[in-house]
This record gives sequence, C-alpha cells and structure tokens, in this order.
Amino acid sequence: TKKGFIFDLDGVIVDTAKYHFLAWKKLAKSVGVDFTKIQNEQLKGVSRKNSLEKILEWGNKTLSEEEFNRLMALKNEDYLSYVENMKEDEILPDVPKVLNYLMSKEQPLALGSASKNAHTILDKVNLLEKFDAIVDGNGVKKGKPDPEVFLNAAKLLKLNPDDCIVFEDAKAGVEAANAANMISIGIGEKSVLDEADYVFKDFTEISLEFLDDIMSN
Ligand code: B16
Ligand code: MG
Repeated sequence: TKKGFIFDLDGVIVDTAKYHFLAWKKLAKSVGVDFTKIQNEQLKGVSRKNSLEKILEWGNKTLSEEEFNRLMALKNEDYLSYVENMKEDEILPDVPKVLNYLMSKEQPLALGSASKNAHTILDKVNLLEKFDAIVDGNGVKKGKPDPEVFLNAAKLLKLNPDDCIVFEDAKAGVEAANAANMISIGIGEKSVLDEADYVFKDFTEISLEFLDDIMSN
C-alpha cells in the first residue's frame, strides 16, 4: 500500500539548528540579551516569529513592532549567510539511503517544515527533486504543535492522514504528527520524544526491514 512519508527539515534531514543558534546568539547580544544552547533547543520546530518572541521574553525585553520586524529580517540575513555555503555533505547520515529506498518502493515523499527557507536549503543540498510535496513556513497559519503543516502535506500527497508517517526531531513536531493522526517517528532522544510511536537516535538506526513493516501495515 502507498504510505506518505513526511520529513521535517531541521534536525531530521540537515542540522541547521547550529546556524540558527549562531544567528540568534548574535542578534540577542545586539539587544543585550544572553542566549544559551539550552534555550536554542527550545526553539527547535518553532517559527521565526515565535522564536524571537521567546528570546525577548527570556531577556525581559519589549520592542516596538517595527524594531521586532527589523530584527527578524537581520537574523534571517545572517542565517542565510550560513545556508549559502551548505552542500550535500551536510545531509545527515543515512538520510539519502532512506529517501532512496522509499522512492524505489514508489512511496510518496513530502517535506513538513516550519522554516520559510526550506526550499532554499533543499536546493543547496540537492534534495529538492526527491519530494512530491513541500509544505514549509510559508504555507501554514498555525505552527507545530498544530497539525496544519502535516495535514497540508497529506492533502498534497492525496493521502489520508492515517496513511502518513512523520519523521520529527522536535517535541512540538511529534505532538503535531500525533494530533494529525499520523504515525510519529522521533529522531533524537527518547527522553525528549517520549510521545512518539517510535524513536531512533538517527537514520543509521532505521533498518530497511523496519520501513518494510511500516509500509505493509
Ligand atoms: P526559518 P523545522 C524550524 O525548522 C527550526 O527547527 C526552527 O529552529 C526555526 O526557527 C524554524 O524552522 C523557522 O525557520 O527562520 O528558516 O523560517 O525543524 O520545522 O524544519
Ligand atoms: Mg526539526
């Protein structure tokens, strides 16, 4: 049977969190706010706007709307300077193996990301043509944990949500997949992603037999 496999981007296909961290840290510093790696963890899967809101909240800062928008643009400019240099070698281990296997089995593939830069990043790492549908931060009103991003992906693949499987590294993303009635596969720490149906440290732990099982259920 045909299943829809929906991939998150940051933390699943590539590790762009390290670039988000550098860009947010620099930006926070410019307004006198300290920003830590632990805080960066909490921004995984969170939209750009909500991320800046959180950083300002943590630093007890309030800004005018104009200044807020200016800082969002600055952060993105800085972030994109890192993205600019991304190449295929930044694809996380065994992601191509899984994508190619699912493609060989004619399974529809989609991207479901909060990032407004998803298209650019996929292009940089040469994965754009692998996906039958791309839903990113430009195509949703409500961010994860709302299921909108994954439901839109299922719609584009013309599949029922319960025939879809989501790979996610963020707690909010796993919650979104569960709320969409999809099978959730957490990529990362079991302690963080305890609500996922399955958890793997990374794609090297995912066997082709496991994928076969998922497809035949
Ligand atoms: P952008 P994902 C998310 O990507 C990141 O995890 C999150 O840290 C970031 O703030 C968000 O995208 C928005 O990114 O500023 O590029 O629009 O994990 O949903 O693929
Ligand atoms: Mg992610």
